[in-house]
Amino acid sequence: MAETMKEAYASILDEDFDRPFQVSPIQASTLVRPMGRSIISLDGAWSFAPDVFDMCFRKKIYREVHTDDAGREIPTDYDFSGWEKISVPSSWNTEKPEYTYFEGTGIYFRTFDDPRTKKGGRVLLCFEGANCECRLFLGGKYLGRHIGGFSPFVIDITDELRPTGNRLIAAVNNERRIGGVPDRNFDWWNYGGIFRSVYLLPLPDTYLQKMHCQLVPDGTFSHLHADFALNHPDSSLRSLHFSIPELDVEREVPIQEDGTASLDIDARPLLWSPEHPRCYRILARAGEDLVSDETGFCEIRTEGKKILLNGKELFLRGCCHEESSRGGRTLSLNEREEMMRTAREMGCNAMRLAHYPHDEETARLADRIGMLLWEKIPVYWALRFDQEETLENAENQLRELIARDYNHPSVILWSIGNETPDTDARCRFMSHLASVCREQDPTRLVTAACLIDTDDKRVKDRLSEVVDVVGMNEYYGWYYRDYSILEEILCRTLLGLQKPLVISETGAAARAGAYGGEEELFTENHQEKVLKEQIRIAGDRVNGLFPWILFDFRSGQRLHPLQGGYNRKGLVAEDHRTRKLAYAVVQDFYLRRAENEGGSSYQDAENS
Ligand code: GCB
Repeated sequence: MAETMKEAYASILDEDFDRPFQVSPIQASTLVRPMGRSIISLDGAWSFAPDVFDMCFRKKIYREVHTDDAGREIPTDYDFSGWEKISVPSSWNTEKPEYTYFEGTGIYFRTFDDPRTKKGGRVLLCFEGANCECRLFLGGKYLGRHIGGFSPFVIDITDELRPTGNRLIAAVNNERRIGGVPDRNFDWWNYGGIFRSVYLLPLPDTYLQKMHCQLVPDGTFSHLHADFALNHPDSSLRSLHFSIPELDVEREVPIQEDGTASLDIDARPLLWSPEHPRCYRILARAGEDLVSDETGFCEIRTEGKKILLNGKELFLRGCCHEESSRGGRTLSLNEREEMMRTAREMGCNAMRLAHYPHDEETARLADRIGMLLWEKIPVYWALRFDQEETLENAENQLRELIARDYNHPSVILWSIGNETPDTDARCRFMSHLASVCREQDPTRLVTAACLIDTDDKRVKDRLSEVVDVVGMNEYYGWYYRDYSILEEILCRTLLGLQKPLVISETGAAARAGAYGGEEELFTENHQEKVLKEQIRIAGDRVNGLFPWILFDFRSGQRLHPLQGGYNRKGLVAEDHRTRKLAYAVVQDFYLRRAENEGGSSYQDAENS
């Protein structure tokens, strides 16, 4: 029997077929951001097929063998070029009614040419987000895999490139798995596929992998620190050139033997804040590589029970998921802007970006309009906190997020977890993540949504000792029908806590247009009452109050007819337009808080 036929037969009996593909995942340490360089977009129409029987891995169809050993044409079960087309980026669930509930592997295929116009240099293949595991093949060869549905990754494909017609396959799997991050149980829609942009990044042989610059949080507002890292350092390159033209900063920075460089600068930039979102362009040149980025300088720190932004006390207001009313987890810039506008009109100065990294475009927008961000990784509910692999996965997602968003002044908080059970294994897990945050970025605060002990009536969670700002999700008035307990919980928690406390979630579900008595579940009137009570009891005692949530969002957990597959705790319906009664309640509270603090309106920020 010919070799190819033998292999085909063997594959149908081989239940260990996946093992060779379970290589160590792509690491955050390899991440490179475009930083103003030219990219070649691979967005657009890709061939696509759901692969529920794992043909890509079992039958190795990525090798594209079309002839036998004697050169005769053999039948195959695929035809990449002839497959249906799907848009990249998109969430496959919204592309075809049949894919609404699809959880499994989708195979994507396209071709591209080597973008280099002269000899030398490197080419990286970059993904901004593919949920959740993405395995890549180029020209019949397995390149590697990435795990983590919401953060970017790159792979150097230089050595595999042909001048034209490179055949790229991405097998993306969104199955919910025990041991994953998140695990299999979560309250949002499990959108699958390549839902953010894909592009090629051509680079010189030696290139800047990192350029991070921030204000040193020492209370003086007059020191900046910058860190750089070069990849494939060239020993003849002794220094790099760094500048911030608007601050008249120009420096030649010596490069260390390991390719890193760092710089301390005395400068007095105008500080970035929601009222004055002032950004600066930073530039670096290392040999042939020229990079630039937008950043801003602000100081976020805590002092006792206060959160201080640029030395001024801060009260946090706002929260959302990343979901379009049409396109699943793929949002247009217009939709992102509309989301921010709705939030700002409600008086938000912050967005808790639930419950995973949102696209970097959100951070860029937030920098521009002056919206503070609470950024998260999907460490949510019960993970396998005792598994090394789960920790490595969470840590890698955290490192990818920090590396991506470090220069965004809007980011003030890294959140390492949401409502995770207080076990020894989880405490070790979270302590490790907190130390990674602090080591990677000593300029931001660390937070998490901690648990309330309902018997002891207070936040009694060892995680609260680890974080800088304690988040508390509570649904008194909704899941717990009695508000009076909240009063006691706040008193007891605040008494023992020597750091800031934020209500990171609270609210009630309401179907837009459903009216009734104040105690009638799922009505706008009930949601309005719950939020009024929450604000009355807690509003002026904590450092922030985030109603859950800005917009209704899809969730496979919400099976009540009045929910209809949506978590209905939005202050605005899933069309992102219809405002419920509670919107005005929160708006009233937020604008009052902003006024008391001498904060300004959206327009001020936009005009500045
Ligand atoms: C929570 C979770 C959030 C849920 C919310 C709810 O505590 O953090 O993801 O969607 O409750 O609506 O129950």
